[in-house]
Amino acid sequence: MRTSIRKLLLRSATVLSCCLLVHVSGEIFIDAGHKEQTSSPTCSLSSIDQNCDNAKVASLEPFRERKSENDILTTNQGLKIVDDENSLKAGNRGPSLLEDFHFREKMTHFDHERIPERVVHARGSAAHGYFQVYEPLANITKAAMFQDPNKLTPVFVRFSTVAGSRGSADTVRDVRGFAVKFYTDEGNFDLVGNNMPVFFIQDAIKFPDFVHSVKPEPHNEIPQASSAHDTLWDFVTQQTETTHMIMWLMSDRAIPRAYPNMEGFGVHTFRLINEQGVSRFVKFHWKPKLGVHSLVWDEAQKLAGKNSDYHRQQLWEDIEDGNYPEWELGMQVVEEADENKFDFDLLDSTKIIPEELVPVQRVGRMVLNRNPDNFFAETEQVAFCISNIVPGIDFTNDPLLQGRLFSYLDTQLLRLGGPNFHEIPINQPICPFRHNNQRDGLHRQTINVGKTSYGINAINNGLPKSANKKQGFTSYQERIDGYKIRQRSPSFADHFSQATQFWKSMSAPEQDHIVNAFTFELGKVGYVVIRQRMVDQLQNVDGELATRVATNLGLTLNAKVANGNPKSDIASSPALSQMNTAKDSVKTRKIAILAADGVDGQGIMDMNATAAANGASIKVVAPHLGTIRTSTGSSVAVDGTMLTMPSILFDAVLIPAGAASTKTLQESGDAVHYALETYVHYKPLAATGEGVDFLAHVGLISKNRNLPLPEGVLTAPGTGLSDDFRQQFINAIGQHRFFTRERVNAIPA
Ligand code: HDE
Repeated sequence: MRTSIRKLLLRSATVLSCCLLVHVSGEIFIDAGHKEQTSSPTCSLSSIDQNCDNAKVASLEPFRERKSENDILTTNQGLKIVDDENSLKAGNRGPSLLEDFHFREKMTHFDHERIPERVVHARGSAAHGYFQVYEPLANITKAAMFQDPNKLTPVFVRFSTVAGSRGSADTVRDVRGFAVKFYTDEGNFDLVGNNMPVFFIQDAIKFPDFVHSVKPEPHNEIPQASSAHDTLWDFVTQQTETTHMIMWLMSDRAIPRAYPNMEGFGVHTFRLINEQGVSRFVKFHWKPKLGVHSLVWDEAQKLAGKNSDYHRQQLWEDIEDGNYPEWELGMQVVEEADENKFDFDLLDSTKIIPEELVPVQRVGRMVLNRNPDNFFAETEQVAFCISNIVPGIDFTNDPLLQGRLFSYLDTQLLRLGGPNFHEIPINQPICPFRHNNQRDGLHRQTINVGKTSYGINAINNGLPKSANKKQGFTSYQERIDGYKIRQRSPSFADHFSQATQFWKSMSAPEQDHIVNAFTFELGKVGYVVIRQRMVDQLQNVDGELATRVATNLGLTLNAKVANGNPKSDIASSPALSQMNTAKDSVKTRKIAILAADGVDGQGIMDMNATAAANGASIKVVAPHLGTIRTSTGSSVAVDGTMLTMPSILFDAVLIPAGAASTKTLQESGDAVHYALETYVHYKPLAATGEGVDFLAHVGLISKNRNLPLPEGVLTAPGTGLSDDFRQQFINAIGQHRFFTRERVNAIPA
């Protein structure tokens, strides 16, 4: 309900922003917005089943603050406060009194407002939604959430960066966390994944070392949220098992356009168990409906300064606008008998199962359709534990997974202050969950009743009883037989083949981006010896890659690299390249209309209609705020200036016709920069009428109109936008970027 109100508001805002001439009154919008802020939240308890499709959201209702016009300020003890502006003092200019309980309560609460941020993945944002299976999966798993296509299982999903602190920028080069908490009828299942399918290390015991190396350096806490520094690359070049993941980190996957444009991966191999007790191996995938798209590095860096909340804000706005992010859950299922048929070990988290070997079956969908009400209560306090599992799913002996089974619970005990964090509303399951003999502890909420808090008891008839094997969880009875050793399995020894496969699977522009990323990161490393070691390491991946990076770093290849002969028979995996992703939708894409007084208003209205019809949106960007006049004398509301809405916030730019408008833009350095920056970020650019002259003026197209246009640049004569032109522009925006467009090095962006 709340979202639909918001949607209506945004619709009226769009009309308002693009054409005041249709007489939508600004007052209506302001009034409605005010009402929306004070309206009560959705899903009251009484309406759980009727109006709210999300039992988890409904279960939060009793904990939500209820605001009313009759509220009076009170202390936490319910005492009504008369003066909250002045502390209690001895005389007008005298010292404050210790007696001032109100001051002390207010100040101590404030002093204790912070909890430790997550040691990794501190920066994140989250949303509520649901998961729905397409067909019953009883043949492979007995998990209840995978049986009924009519059932919506509530989820809470938190996306994050890894290295940065809570206040760091969203668009840094980093892995993204993709943690999903399913509130199932059988308890919470946490699929705590990343947007990359492999990890840096093979054994959990190396995790503290890895994290210490990537985090800011300990002596001066520099750099924030960046892997481009000495210690990370020192670590990487000492641990060749990092090589495959480093290729992903240097690729465009590390700078996603938006969270809904990311794939997600469970990374480890898990088990699925069906009712008959048959176990199979599985890798979990999340496939985004909107395709996998990335920023370019220059843009990502600028965004980190100009809008450090870029991803967080987009997620929030997409949901408020009703553009609900959606993924399909994919599974790669491997029969137990096939465990050893691959040339890598299924238990090695630095390896993928190429999709061409085992196809990803899409088994269901996840939709995020509600923003949290309170960041701290929900997004900060949500506690993901990889050990939260349900019948029908089980762990494997992946040594990274095994270590995580310890770490997540341990970390929550510190972060959330004790063993009762499962009682925090966002962490509570939606099925019965406190029937056990655990008691007390800091901040215990449950009031346990009765005399017995032990089992087995006779006094309370032995309650609570254990579940029978059909109802409850039993670990898969895997036979284990071996010596107690501290040793890496020989089957984990190949650190390079899949790094080579990743490189080979990239298109030429993606390879260029990887070379540039290595050049940037290693360029920030102060020790030449570490740079050289990394170049040596890359010789094990691909000779051309190593040569290109070495050349950029002013190094030469070391002839003595051990194993410096990558296997030549490694097949590429087309599924790894973003070039092959879905490009058929412009939903959520943002188009800037660069305009000034005298612009062709019809062009703006046409673009607005087309964008809205395709799930995209426009913003009118002009040299000043307020309104601009169209060539026919009406006025258009300006959404932002080139200062507040730079080109990096948009996916495409349109420069409509209008002689006066074009003249103003041509004389504006900001406007010239806007167009050039759009071009060098490989984004679609369209211009009509005199707007085309602007593109020629800034040198993006030839003044000779008979020459072919650069890829992704569209022009048309006259005013307004023809149907054909609109469609071409929408198709171009669907492509997202024209990476094959030749980079013009003379353009300074
Ligand atoms: Fe984590 N990881 N991790 N990790 N991880 C944490 O738990 C850890 C790993 C991932 O949004 C911590 O609650 C170890 C792989 C996500 O709240 C901590 C190892 C994958 C999140 C922890 C790994 C992840 C975390 C810090 C190596 C992808 C954020 C705060 C054995 C499959 C969850 C917390 C959120 C968070 C430990 C490796 C994903 C310290 C020991 C591999 C998405 O417990």
